[in-house]
Amino acid sequence: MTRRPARLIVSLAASAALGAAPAPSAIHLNQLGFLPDTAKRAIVADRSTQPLRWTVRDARGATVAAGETQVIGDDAASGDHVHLVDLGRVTAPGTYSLSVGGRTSRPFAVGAGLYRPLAAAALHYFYQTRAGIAIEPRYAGDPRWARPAGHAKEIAPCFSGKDERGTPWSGCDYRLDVTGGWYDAGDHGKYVVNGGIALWTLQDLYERDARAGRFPFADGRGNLPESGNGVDDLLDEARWEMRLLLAMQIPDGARATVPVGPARGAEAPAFRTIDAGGMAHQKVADRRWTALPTRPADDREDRLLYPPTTAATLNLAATAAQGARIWRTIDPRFSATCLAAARRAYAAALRHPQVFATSSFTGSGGYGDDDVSDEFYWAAAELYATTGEPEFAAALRGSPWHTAPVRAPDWGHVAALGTITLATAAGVSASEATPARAGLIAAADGFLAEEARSGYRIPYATLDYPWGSNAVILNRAMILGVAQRLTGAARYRDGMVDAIDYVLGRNPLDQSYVSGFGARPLTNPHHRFWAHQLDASLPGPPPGIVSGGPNSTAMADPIAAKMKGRCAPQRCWVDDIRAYALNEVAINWNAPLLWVASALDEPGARTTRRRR
Ligand code: 9MR
Ligand code: 9MR
Repeated sequence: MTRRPARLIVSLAASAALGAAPAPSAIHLNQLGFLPDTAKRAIVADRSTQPLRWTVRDARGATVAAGETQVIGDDAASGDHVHLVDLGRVTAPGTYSLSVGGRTSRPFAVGAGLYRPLAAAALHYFYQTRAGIAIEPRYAGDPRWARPAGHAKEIAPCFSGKDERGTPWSGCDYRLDVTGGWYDAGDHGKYVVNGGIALWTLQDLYERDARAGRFPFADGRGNLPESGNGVDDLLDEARWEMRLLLAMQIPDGARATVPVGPARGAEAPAFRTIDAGGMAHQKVADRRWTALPTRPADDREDRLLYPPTTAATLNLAATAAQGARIWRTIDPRFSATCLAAARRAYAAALRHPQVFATSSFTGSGGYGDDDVSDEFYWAAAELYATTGEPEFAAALRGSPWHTAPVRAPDWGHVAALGTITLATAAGVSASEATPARAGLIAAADGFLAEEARSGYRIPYATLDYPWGSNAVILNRAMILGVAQRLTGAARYRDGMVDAIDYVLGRNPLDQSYVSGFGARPLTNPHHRFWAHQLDASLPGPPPGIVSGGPNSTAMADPIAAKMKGRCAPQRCWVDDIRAYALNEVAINWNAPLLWVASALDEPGARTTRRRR
């Protein structure tokens, strides 16, 4: 039992590695297949303006369902003229194929438990992206993903000297031991902003499952070095990052000279020397960009702490407060450490509410955000859910986010994380939980309404695909999953399926954006170690990792730049390691993949009763 998920991972990955991917099909559906009891839809790109006959055959060739397509028509997001096939009647487990308009699909599966291997692999990504520890063959899923520890003893000083704009920074008189945590993405930066949302999502998944008495990643199932320590493997993985965020907190009494207030155009605001104790550094990262490929252990750049920010401080406050309630009975000492850090961080953010990232350093990403009202709300919500103290309730109620419409979260928009906590955490008063639930359900209804305006029938009807669009869709799916839990209504689960169907192949490129899963999986992400495309001695990605996906709005890399203005939004993507604006992988993107895959693996979720 213990090693079962790992073996599954290996066999799936091996099958993906056999030979080249098949040519794209015009029949687009989830390449993993379908659960027996949810919506099952295929999209066919076909110019016909008349409905087309379709047939589904089982493995022996017998027709099990037939009908006519629904003509959706021209779709600007894909550039396709599309038809919808509703396969909802096919519920018996098995292998099928769909024929429509003279074409036949690749075989697809209907079965329960389809999402279990994906959820296990999506969690395992976080192990694979760990810093400060060797990735060992016995845990890696396959020896080719093993590697020596990267940044094994990371005791970093603060950046000092001039940044890219020539602005001088004075540094600090301490070093912090920030060994560990997760690398963010294809780069080796470790960012508190972004680490925060990823960590929150893992911790939230644990809380969600624990409330249902479900422990899919119970100790031993995650194939981690910590497996066997008596702690749930999902929590072991989360703690790996929690410890980094705790380590990024500035010691009491330390001072920092930082810009205070919003930027004035391109210019940084005036610098002031502040009492920075309790704040968190924005990131620890390389002084200069390293080349691709670079194995983590081969990075020779200076590793530096970059200036503290209010946003990073609140990411720490929120996730440590959330962690404190999760660990309360499992590891009371760690829980107390988390809570003390959260309180200290929140107090520091209140003292210094306007210290923003300048995004003026090379060598790592910016994650700059000048509006931290949502981070304040999120932190207050977590602290309130954990302590019930009136100060935090008052802060919540005074926030514009308390009554604002819920939008799906991303690293720079975190209010929904607080709202989900208020809606679902045990012990939150009804006066807070009830409106939070209503807000999330309204947001979920809005996402479902967008499906009718989307040619591929996904809960996202934009024509402006942002950097990391797949995660936008998966975070919307997470809100749909929350709504499904709150109401028991099947339509929200079906909406989650529509979202993940898109990510796993129901898209104009006929692409599974996830490595190791589906007939046409992601193979060449922008990554410094999984860089097989550049160096045949390096591996491709382990399974279960999602590409950022189509990006029609910030086509910053050289490959994307050439496609600019020439692709329909959902087609602005290519499976190329050089395309960092389109095809990077990242912790904040894999986290909702994990959350959604795990939620779809819940047995009997359709009949979940309304929670009170
Ligand atoms: O490799 C970097 C990737 O991880 C980041 O997401 C991206 C955006 O910040 O930047 C990439 O690095 C490129 C840098 O921005 C510009 N010079 C080339 C770098 C390597 O492709
Ligand atoms: O996800 C980030 C995206 O929203 C930004 O538009 C983009 C450019 O600033 O940066 C993305 O984050 C990258 C980070 O800066 C560095 N590590 C890789 C992240 C994913 O590409």
